[in-house]
Amino acid sequence: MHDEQVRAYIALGANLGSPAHTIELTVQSLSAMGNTSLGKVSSLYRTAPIDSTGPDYINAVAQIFTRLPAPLLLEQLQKLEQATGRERPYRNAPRVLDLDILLYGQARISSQNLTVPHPRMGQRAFVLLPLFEIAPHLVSMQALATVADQRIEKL
Ligand code: A4P
Ligand code: MG
Repeated sequence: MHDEQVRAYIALGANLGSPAHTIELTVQSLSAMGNTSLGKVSSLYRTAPIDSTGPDYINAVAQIFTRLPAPLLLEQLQKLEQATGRERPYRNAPRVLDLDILLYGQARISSQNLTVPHPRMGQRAFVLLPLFEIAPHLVSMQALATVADQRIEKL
């Protein structure tokens, strides 16, 4: 466990079941996670699926302060994904919840199961707009301009 808290940003996305409800419950679960406290949480956004099909997604970004090393944080997030996925309507149904580590302090990580900063975050309005809402210094106007054609609506 780290002595110092690391500031990290988590992307939350859901497009099946009751996505807004899932995201709100997940934010509560993040605040209950061990060795971690919840910081700022963005609004919820309704977004068009990117590289994906099905109904619109609900997305949000949460800031956390955590003593968990990044691999343990990923493990905890995957447990939350699995717990939510239990309401799967049928076998191999698409996952109800996706949790990604966008940033973990200043760390650059590239291991087999973890890449941070998240490699696709710069191309996605559903990440950049909620991140901009809670941490404007982390998002450039240039990046926002490149995703301006992606449909996204703040709820
Ligand atoms: N992994 C590597 N780096 C990370 C990281 N920084 N955070 C590994 C979390 N996980 C990371 O993820 C597959 C593996 O990525 C994990 O086992 C972990 O070891 P996954 O969530 O099981 O699978 P996935 O969803 O197919 O991949 P991923 O990378 O989450 O997909 P994307 O690229 O993030 O896309 N459109 C809208 N509007 N809103 C969305 O939220 N989400 C996706 C998912 C596509 N389109 C979307 C949205
Ligand atoms: Mg994921």
